[in-house]
Amino acid sequence: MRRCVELALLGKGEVAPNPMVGAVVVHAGKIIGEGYHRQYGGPHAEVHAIAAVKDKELLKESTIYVSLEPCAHYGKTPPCSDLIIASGIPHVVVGSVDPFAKVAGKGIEKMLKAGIKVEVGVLNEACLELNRRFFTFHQQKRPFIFLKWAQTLDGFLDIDRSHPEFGQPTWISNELSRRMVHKQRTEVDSILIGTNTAWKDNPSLTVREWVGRQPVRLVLDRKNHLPADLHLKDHSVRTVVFTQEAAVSSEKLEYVQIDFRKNIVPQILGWLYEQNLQSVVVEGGRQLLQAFIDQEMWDEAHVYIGHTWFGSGVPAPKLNALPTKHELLHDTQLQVFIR
Ligand code: AOF
Ligand code: ZN
Repeated sequence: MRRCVELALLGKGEVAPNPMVGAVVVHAGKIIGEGYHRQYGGPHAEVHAIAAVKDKELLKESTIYVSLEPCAHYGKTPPCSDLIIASGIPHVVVGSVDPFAKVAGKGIEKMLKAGIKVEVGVLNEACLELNRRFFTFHQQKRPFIFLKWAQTLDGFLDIDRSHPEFGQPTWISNELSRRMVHKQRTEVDSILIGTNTAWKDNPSLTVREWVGRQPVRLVLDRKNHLPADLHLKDHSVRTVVFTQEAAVSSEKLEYVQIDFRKNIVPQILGWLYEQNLQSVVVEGGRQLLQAFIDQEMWDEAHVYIGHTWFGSGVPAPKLNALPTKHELLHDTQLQVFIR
């Protein structure tokens, strides 16, 4: 099963919104075939693992280990549980049960009915950890939420930029941490900022310093007054603007109506769930980050602490938690909080 987890991770960045899955076929204590889910829409791990077995006769005396319950549904591919049954494999070991409603125990049931010996929950923790976003999404019916910000050594997000002299954003973290942020962007489905951040920083929110997928950009604009020449509105990447009143969407720039008089957090999360966007990074500003924190709607926070000292300004959000991990990126410290 440990090997299944290792194999599954080879699909990182390629399979979302599907989970990463690895599978291994063992005969008389030896691995005779292994595989993993390589690409979204492509064959599942079990298909590759079984195909890799040269002598198919051996399958009748083999055990297949899979990090996630073999599926029971016709999706982009036929059910893996049927494939296992047809292959004659008599013994299946499953890491974690699939939370996806179309599978959720049905794969295991099918195999049991066919007379296969099925064991469930081997290295369960590691298998859940492997696909935390996928599990959060299906179990809690909302995306996995990352919070991300950079703060100074003395705990400020920004200087006070209401003064015209201080109009430009001040860089807190360094180049290495910027690359980390871009790498992380390739691994998430969407990225959210508030109106003030869009106005003041005019960020692109695209991936430039790494290679990979571009997340959907999300911005709040209650009154729909953000200028058309913002980087965010350059039509290069799918972008969604949440507004109070309905507005006409174009191909890459969509308007989604929410009610700003009510709590916006569940409305945004509900829309993301409907869109099958399984993860979101909330990148600021302070008010928006604090709203997610206050409502205990976050799963992981990435806080970059620079070496600069502002003395005054916009205070960083307050997390009621201790960091789980530290990493030093030259002169910037990354603190990771996991709820
Ligand atoms: C497996 N083995 O390797 C994976 C599974 O659209 P499809 O056909 O690719 O189905 C996607 C769903 O199948 C996904 O939501 C999850 O429930 C399951 N993924 N199942 O047996 C695999 N990747
Ligand atoms: Zn499958």
